Amino acid sequence: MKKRIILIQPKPVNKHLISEATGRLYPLGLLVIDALTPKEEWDVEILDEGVEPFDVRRVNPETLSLAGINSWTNQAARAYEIAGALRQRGVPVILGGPHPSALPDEALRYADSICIGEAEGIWATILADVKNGELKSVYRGGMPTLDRVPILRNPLRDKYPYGSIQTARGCPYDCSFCSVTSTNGAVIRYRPVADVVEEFRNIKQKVVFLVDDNFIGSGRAGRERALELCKALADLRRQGVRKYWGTQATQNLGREDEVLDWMYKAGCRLVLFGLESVNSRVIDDVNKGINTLGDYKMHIRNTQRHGIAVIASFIFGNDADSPTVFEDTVRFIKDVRVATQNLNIVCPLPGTRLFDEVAQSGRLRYTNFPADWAKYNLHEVVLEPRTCSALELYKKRKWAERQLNGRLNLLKRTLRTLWDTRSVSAAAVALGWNLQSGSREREYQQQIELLEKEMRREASSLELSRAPQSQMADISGRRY
Ligand code: B12
Ligand code: SF4
Repeated sequence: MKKRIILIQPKPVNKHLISEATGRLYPLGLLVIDALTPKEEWDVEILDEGVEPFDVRRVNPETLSLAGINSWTNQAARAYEIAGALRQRGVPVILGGPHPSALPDEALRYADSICIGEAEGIWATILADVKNGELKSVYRGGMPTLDRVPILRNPLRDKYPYGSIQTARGCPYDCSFCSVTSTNGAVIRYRPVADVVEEFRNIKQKVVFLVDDNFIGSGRAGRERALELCKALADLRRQGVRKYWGTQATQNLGREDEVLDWMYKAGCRLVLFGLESVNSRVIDDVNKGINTLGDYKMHIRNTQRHGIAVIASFIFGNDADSPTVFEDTVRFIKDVRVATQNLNIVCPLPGTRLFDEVAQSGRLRYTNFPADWAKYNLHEVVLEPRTCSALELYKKRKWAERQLNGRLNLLKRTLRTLWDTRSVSAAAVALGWNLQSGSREREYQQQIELLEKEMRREASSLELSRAPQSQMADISGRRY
């Protein structure tokens, strides 16, 4: 009889809207593991909490040989909760993904087994061990060559409005706040172009997110690879596979006319540039030397001229932020006329240099782990900022979003994107992205109330510590 496996993508406990986007894209990591599993021997069920909640009562432990759970940091508490419920019913649990890979000791406290790194090179061993009843506590997947990534057949197509595909892993730039270099390596590994083309053909959705972290890669090799891939995808388009896609890249892509030209021909209509800051001290401080501030505007405009809309992504709350960072960023965004922006709050994720620095200097605001990992989502203020209070940071970020969002702005920006790119499809894809981001008004208010409550608590404990000795005795009920 076949053995059964369930693969689970947990949903973070808090309700930040970006998390809702999770349910719009399928969990690629779990699809890869599913495709690596021989179906003659195993039945696999994928459960994505972004789409439907997990209910442990629905699980029949007798027929289940293993539960595999993917976890990012902000999902860790939920991942551990699910793991606990399953283990109580006697189901062996293995955890994998970015968070267990960064903090294996913590993850191992909540599971029977963990996988550090990528699954392609180790999954067959894990399955063999499960069959023999010899599941080990730690597996190391490492960073295999990407010809081992299976070609997905898009089995979950009906549940998701957008498709997604990964064509490369790794990044050499090692920015201090980013976990990609430590998780996926400093050397970029590429999937064979033929595999990417076949998987792209299999995707049924019309709009696809190409999830690579930096589409232009680095140096000449990166440029040549981007060209080769785009030419192959343009060829596919000529054969009638007409999809639109978006991706992420460093802003130097904006000077690569030939690559941009082929990206457009291949169906690319949206690119997210990680600009991070309009302040050069911040760029130096976070080690993102590839970002040449003086070229931002030119690179954005050039990308738009090639028919591709631009999303600009920024981080607020950096140690080197200037006092006017919010006003400067809003002015810059209005000036360069990007289709939309991500205004993130700096977040030390485990496995990054930023995390180590902030933790060592005692500036983490929430350390009740694993519950507090849910706050590590780039929306909440989890470190003590150096340049202002946590509350100020949050309020000013809200102010910046207000200056840029709203229905009228949305209309204006869609028309401008149409004008700047001369592409109806680019304007439509950008509008889709904007609509999905929605308004975070309620969530902002909750967060502000929470921060204000914290400040009041801090102020009263400060009062207490300043209170005369006799008063201290009264309050604590003890004599000093
Ligand atoms: C696409 C994406 C999204 C999509 C999610 C779509 C979806 N449903 O999956 C969206 C836009 C919604 C999103 C949102 C966020 N994201 Co995101 N996202 C990505 C991105 C670019 C690609 C993910 C992906 O598909 N990878 C491809 C698959 C094949 O790789 P994988 O999932 O890592 O799986 C492999 C291994 O990890 C391992 N593995 C994974 N699970 C398991 C389980 C088992 C049992 C085993 C054995 C192995 C194993 O094997 C797999 C195959 O090799 C990654 C960056 C990256 N390079 O991965 C960031 C990334 C995952 N995101 C990140 C973050 C921080 C977020 C947000 C918090 C940020 C924000 N506020 O916008 C939110 C959180 C949303 C949420 N729901 O929790 C971080 C997470 C880091 C961390 N330590 O947690 C990453 C790594 C980016 C980064 N630079 O740091 N994201
Ligand atoms: S360039 Fe982008 S993907 Fe690469 S390390 Fe920096 S932030 Fe991460």
